[in-house]
Amino acid sequence: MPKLLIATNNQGKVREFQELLQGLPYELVTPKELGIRLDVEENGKTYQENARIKAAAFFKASGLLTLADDSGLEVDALNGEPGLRSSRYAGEGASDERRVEFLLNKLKNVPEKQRSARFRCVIAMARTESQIEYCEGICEGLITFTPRGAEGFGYDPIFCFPELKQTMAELSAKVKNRISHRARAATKARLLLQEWAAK
Ligand code: ITT
Repeated sequence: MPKLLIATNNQGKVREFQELLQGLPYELVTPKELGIRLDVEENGKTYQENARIKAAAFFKASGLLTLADDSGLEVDALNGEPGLRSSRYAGEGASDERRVEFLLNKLKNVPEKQRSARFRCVIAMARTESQIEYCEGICEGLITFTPRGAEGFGYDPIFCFPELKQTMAELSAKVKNRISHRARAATKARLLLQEWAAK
């Protein structure tokens, strides 16, 4: 079976991709398993550019078909922030808890009706350093006033689905992986991966 490198240093993403890409004719491998340590500078102006930078760098380091994910949370009341800066929002190396607290503080005077937000995920898959395909997924919700739930990672405890009245962190991995931005992008990526495997 051909190998597919899941090129991320975020263990939350690794866990989700292992489930989202199950059953495909690829052996999923991680940078850790290959002994590859890369901290790529994400200096792109879009999710797509950053996803490309990561996929190309890990392809170069491994020579393997490589999947990278660039994602973020866009809060309307903050004009789309933290967006591309989601992982660095409360400073380099801050914990998920600290980032959540930082964001909630910025929204402390914003009423429920104006707390709309979306998660966005762009997957880049590199077959060579320049042959790269993209898949995008979006998921709409509302930012809560306090964190709830212990599943998932990142901003999941404050991202609520109004229809479910639950945050992303209150959902099981199984349910998150049916409705998340990453799940939607991965559904499209699966089709491409299947197509390539059949050739
Ligand atoms: P890699 O670049 O190594 O993949 P990263 O965590 O730095 O890891 P990003 O640059 O794409 O990844 O940053 C995305 C950030 O957006 C991530 O750190 C979370 O804070 C947030 N995020 C993305 N997807 C999320 C999800 O499903 N649930 C909660 N937060 C998420």
